[in-house]
Amino acid sequence: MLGLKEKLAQQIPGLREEMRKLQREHGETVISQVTVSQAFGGMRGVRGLVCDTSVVDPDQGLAVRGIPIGDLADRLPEEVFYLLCTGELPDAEALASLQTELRQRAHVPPYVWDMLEALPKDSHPMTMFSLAVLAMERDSVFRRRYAEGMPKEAHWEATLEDSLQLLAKLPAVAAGIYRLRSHRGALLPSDRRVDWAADYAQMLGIADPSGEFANLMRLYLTLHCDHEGGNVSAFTCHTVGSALSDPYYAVSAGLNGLAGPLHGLANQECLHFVLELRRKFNGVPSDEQLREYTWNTLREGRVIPGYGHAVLRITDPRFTAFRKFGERACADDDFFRIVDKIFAVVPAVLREQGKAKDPWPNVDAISGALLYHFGLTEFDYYTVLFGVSRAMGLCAQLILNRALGTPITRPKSVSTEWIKKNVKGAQKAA
Ligand code: CMX
Repeated sequence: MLGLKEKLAQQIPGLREEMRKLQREHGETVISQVTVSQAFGGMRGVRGLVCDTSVVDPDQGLAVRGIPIGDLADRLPEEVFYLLCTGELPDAEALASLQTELRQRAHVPPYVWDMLEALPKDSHPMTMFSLAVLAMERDSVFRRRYAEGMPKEAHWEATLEDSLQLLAKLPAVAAGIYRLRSHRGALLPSDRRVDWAADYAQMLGIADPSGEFANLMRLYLTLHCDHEGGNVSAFTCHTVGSALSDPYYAVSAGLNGLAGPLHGLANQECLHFVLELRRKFNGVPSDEQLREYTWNTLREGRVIPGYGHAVLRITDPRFTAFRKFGERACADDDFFRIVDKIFAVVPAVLREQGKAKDPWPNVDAISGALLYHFGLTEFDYYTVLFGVSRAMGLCAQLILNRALGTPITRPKSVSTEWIKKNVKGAQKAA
């Protein structure tokens, strides 16, 4: 099977032709309309963006290139990156070639460490992570080649090169931030013999005698890889990339969105909830205790973290994959048992309350508890892990956008005055 670059080179002419044909034959076909509520309400449900790497179906959850995410749980993140980019899983040869490409680019330039060490000691790990990505922009191949007059047809190749450089370095950068922030001692060197996720796991320096922490990292990095195109980090990355800002600029911008409490930071809240339950009930609460606690939380006007979703209407298959892992690796752990108990009790309470459209758990309901079990107890750091994984989806989307020559993002905004006038006009016409 072809290596990633060769495979993309083979596919891209066909993709370009397909897009041109669709626009030629159906360019004026309407696929969405926008209501006033949507214009004021974060464009929810407006179809105005194309993303081929993955799709989130409300009743089935995330599918990467048509493959349900649950079916990818045993795959390595590198395999998933190849899949995100090309629509096919690599065979052993193509996987080995991608892993070699990553290992060759894994060295982190020393100025990154100088910069990170110079930051105030209470800088948030996500700030450090995004800054590290941005700092490495000085080495962008895309920016250099663009300045040299690179033709548009070659934009994807330079984007791929920057993406590989970036993804190759992220585990060491992210692990280094963990070591610096949590005072775990000196940075640990990369082990070029192991896969991307296992190398990240060992550079974090978490004791892992059973090898299950490395397995958790493989699973974590696979499950968080992408979530179609309209979420905050993906859309931000897409927009910045559409100005032909290179992947360092675009991914750093996407990570800044991921750092928000309504996006990537939610997993921290879920773990707080679990820890609070354990403290209050001195272990795993009974069904009745948990039911009452849940009702009290709702009566206080607070949400049950990890439950509900803007798009999904089922138990998030990523939750299911993590739960399966927990059942095998740490079934007797208090945190895991509390997560499981919440799953048994909370959906019925949320249904009874009748507000949440989706009473089922999302991925954040469990991921933090598993990390905590293995000794990764620094909540602030969790979004960095998410970012390492999501960078795969961001990069894959950038590569495809540059391959298709997707133009600069520029939706039309209107003023409130304009809406008022046009609503009146529409009422009169009706
Ligand atoms: N607990 C209590 N109430 C909830 C709830 C929950 N877990 N989920 C939704 N609701 C409430 C909403 O607050 C809203 O109440 P109001 O009408 O009083 O404002 C009502 O139910 C309807 O909300 P919705 O349409 O079902 O959900 P939204 O699309 O507005 O919001 C989400 C989705 C995820 C923000 C929301 O379910 C929530 O706050 N969940 C808890 C936090 C969480 O787990 N976040 C992680 C999201 C993961 C991700 O997006 O990747």
